[in-house]
Amino acid sequence: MKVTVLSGGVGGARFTRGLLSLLGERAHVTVVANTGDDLWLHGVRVCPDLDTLMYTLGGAVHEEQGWGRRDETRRTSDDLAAYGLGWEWFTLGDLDLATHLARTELLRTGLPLSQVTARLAERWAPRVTLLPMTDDEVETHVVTADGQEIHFEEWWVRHRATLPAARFVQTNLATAAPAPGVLAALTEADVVVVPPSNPVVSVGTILAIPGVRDALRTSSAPVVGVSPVIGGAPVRGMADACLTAIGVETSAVAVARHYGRRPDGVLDAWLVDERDADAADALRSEGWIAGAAPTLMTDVPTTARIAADALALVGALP
Ligand code: FO1
Repeated sequence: MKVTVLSGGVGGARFTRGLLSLLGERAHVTVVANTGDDLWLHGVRVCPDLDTLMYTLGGAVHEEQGWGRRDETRRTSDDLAAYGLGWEWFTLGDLDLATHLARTELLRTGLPLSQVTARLAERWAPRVTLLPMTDDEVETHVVTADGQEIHFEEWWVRHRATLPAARFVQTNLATAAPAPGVLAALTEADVVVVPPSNPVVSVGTILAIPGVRDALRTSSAPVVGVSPVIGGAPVRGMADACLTAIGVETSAVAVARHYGRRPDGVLDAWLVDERDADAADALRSEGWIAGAAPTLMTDVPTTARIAADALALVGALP
């Protein structure tokens, strides 16, 4: 059985960890990861969502943060600050730097990001096929209400998403191509899962890559999503700031409608938290496959059950 997951960082990584725990050897999981958060910093290429996926699936993530390495130190970052270089509000830990140095070294040999990622992921997640959404440098920038354009990470980390965002733009999008294997991962899967990642800047960015949305809309695989919003609030992060910026209400039903139901949209089914059972009722009355169950990913076994509930919704539970 082949399962494909579209993933951002923390939420998608935790969901995928639970999915792997559920499926074991019964399925092969391919993760198509957002790379719109990527940036050049201190001359190295940082890929936050790929790194969170690798560290989480490899058991090395700083669990409370959801990003970066466990047992991390920041001696190099602190000393870089002494030169007045870089972003003192964006910490590149010493162990994390090894990943960025390895990635940058491999990129400089001419390898595309997808091959570099496959090489790095051998260390952390050998059971998963980890694909960047594209090999091209597509970055999410935020155009703020007062007209500045800043990198998403500056908006997200420095400003904690408090600067009103007029819109999100992805650089180089028009000329970007899905990375090798991405479209096949969508069209040849037995099931595609949209986990509770940020629907705007994570999943939305993946869907914006030319060809991806159409591959999903026309795939023979059922597509099931898990709501990132519980009881009118995002589970973590500041997805509400992103949803507000694009005029979408922060609710389980609004996010489903934002993704849309196939063939116009990209989903067939939507799993909401039991607290939003009314949202499932509303969607079912519109023809959706919708279910309500506990969806707070508190630990791996709980997340495995959430993944089981999502797959069961489209009859894809092995
Ligand atoms: N998030 C923070 O809130 N503060 C940081 O200093 C920070 C540094 C950082 C370094 C590398 C990396 O891969 C991720 C990092 N993040 C940090 C998390 C990052 O903002 C998120 O992983 C995603 O980009 C947003 O979902």
